[in-house]
Amino acid sequence: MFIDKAIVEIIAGNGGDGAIAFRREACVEKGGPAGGDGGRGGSVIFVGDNNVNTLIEFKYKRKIRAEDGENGKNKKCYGHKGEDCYVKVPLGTLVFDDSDNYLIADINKVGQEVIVAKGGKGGKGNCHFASSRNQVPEIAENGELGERLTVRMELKLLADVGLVGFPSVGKSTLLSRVSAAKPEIAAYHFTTLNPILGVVRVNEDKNFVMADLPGLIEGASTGKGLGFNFLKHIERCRVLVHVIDMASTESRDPYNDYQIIKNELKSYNPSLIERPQIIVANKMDVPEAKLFLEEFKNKFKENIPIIEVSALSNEGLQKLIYKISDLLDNTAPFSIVNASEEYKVYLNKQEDFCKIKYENGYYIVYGGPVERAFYKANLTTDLGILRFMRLLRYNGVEEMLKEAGIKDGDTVKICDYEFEYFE
Ligand SMILES: Nc1nc2c(ncn2[C@@H]2O[C@H](COP(=O)(O)OP(=O)(O)OP(=O)(O)O)[C@@H](O)[C@H]2O)c(=O)[nH]1
Ligand SMILES: [Mg+2]
Repeated sequence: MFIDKAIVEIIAGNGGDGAIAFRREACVEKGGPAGGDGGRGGSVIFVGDNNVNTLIEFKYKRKIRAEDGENGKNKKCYGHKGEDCYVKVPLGTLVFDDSDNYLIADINKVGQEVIVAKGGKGGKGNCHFASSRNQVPEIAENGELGERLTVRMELKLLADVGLVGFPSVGKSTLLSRVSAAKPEIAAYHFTTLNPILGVVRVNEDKNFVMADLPGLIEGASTGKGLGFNFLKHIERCRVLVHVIDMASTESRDPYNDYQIIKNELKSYNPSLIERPQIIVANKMDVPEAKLFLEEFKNKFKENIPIIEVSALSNEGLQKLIYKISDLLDNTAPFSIVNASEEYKVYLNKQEDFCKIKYENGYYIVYGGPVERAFYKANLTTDLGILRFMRLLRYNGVEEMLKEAGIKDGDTVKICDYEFEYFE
């Protein structure tokens, strides 16, 4: 089953509580507070994985929880930290905070890790609270709660090329010929019910991913047929390959087919038809196809290459592969389409997001973009703080701080906001 939407509750582990303990040993002269710190809670981390290609796992797994940190122990022993929970998700997964539709992550690379919920910090044990005035501190910190949120995941397949066209024009046949994918092929409509990906080899060190998408019909953009459930999977394709049954097997006019599909794509998302496109005149093995193609060419005035093929007899397929590869070489990947400005600002990993300097005991994070984001953020609410922290994380500020030598307990300052760092 192909599932491209899921709602899951994510619960990071709570930090362990700090311990209150004292050292009392017969032959040891000085005792004193000896309660260790609680371990930090595990985080829930999503990882891009190209062996997973649907969100089906999350249809049944509605809660994902990382381990809590262990409480601190006596003799200044730390509690164990909770295990992080790594969750494999398919490439092309968008992760939203379901409460306010905020886009948390766009996972589009193999091995890309995004901390979706961070584990709580462990509480300090009473050994930290001894002072000259209070040598027997009966206080220790509780562990912090782990972040928890409900996320909505949406999968928008990441394919370089998408095959679009009416049902039964031969999209699946084509994919099965140029890749190792084995989509179902049959003469009835909507044989393909779910997008299918195949890797097409151009030469020894070059290949691209092609998606065979369910057939489109007039009104697809408003929900007819399999509707726009699948149109969204076209959104990230860099090149669209429009497959046309040039033999008019079902007595439709090929040029009319082209216009209808073009209009559907345009009504769904006008930017789609601005993408590089190729028209595949399929079924050229059928004798009548030559005439239909001539007619088609007479009417067709757009500057889009037409490649004649027969998916059945493999005719023209190699030429098609090279043509697609050429177009891909000249087309940059698309970021998320349809995302609102807010999402873009949030997600755009900015090159010069911030700089870091160490001054007077503070790690100071500064620079135009981070400061602008800071003034925009609402740090008076928990959600606002959470979101701002995620933004920092997304832009790699945590790694930068680590490179700058930060350790747990150090203070970070952004504009006039200070917070304690912990990993
Ligand atoms: N003669 C001829 N028949 C073809 C060719 N390509 C596909 N067909 C036939 O067309 C029919 C439909 O092919 P599919 O590949 O299942 O078509 P599709 O576009 O994937 O259809 P849906 O999944 O329903 O959208 C099958 O009977 C194929 O054998 C071709 O190049 N020549
Ligand atoms: Mg098919």
